[in-house]
Amino acid sequence: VLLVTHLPNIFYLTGFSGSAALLLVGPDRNVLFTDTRYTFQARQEVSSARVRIVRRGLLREATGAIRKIRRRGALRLIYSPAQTTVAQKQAIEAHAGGRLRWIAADNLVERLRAAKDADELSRMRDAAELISNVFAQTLEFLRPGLRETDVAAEIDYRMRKAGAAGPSFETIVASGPRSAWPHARPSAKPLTKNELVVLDQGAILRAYCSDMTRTVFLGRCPKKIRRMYAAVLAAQEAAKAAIRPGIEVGKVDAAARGVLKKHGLAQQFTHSTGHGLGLEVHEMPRLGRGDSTLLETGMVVTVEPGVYVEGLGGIRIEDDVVVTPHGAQDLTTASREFFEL
Ligand SMILES: [Mn+2]
Repeated sequence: VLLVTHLPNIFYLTGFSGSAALLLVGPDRNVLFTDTRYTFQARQEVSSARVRIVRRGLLREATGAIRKIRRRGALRLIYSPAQTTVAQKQAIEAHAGGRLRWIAADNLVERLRAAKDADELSRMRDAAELISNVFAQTLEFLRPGLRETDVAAEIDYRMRKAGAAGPSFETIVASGPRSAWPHARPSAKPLTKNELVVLDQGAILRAYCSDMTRTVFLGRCPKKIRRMYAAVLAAQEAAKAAIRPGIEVGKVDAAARGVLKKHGLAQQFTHSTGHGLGLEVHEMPRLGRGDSTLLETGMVVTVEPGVYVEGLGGIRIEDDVVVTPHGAQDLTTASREFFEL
């Protein structure tokens, strides 16, 4: 029996979108445990598992079910060490009546999730389109004097008005020297003339995420920064060009890193080239340095090289792409031109 505790995995396997559930996937039946807040919702959403509405505690109820299965013979319980808490494991051990064989296996469901089917791709295309349109609006109102938090609030508002369930992560608006922090939180700092602004945003639409970064300059940009932007864009294009089914993800990362090295910017590129995207904003595969995972048709990944100079600022360009037999195809459509506003 497979014990599934991670909600995105439960959603993927059953369609259940509530915030509390456990799933047991057995040889001849699947059982979803959730509580009384979700009685009607589970009835509507779930067809691939029996739904057990629980009054006392999901774990206790699930353990009861495990005991019943155990009575029919030895039970091997497959679990994910990365997602099952010590407390959950102890509670199951205490109530299951002993001699449960625990089998540790991470990423079983995540590996199924990595390659998207046609329905998932259509949702992801829409989520990417939505955030691309929001960025086009941002270009129209972005100006010195607005605080980073003002801009982030506008972006979040506009994505929801466009139909998103919400942002897929905390929207990043980082200006001036703060743009050198790859994951800066929007602050009360006002945007000022003659500085870089990194905008990293994504929307959740019909459960699937988008994730897109653009970098703009407020005012007339110095040549040096324009050259850096061109280098990051060339690195992104090289990584996209390397993408095809069967290639090691580390080679895609190396393609981006190689371009930045040629421009003397290898040391300023301080993170991996990208990550898988889907029900979660970070999922398999990671486009990391030296990683030998192979890309497959249908995988959706971000391609997001960046350079970060302390005191000066950062530049990152990020798109979502799907792996096709003919290479990478962009899902995000916003212009990659370097805007001087
Ligand atoms: Mn990203």
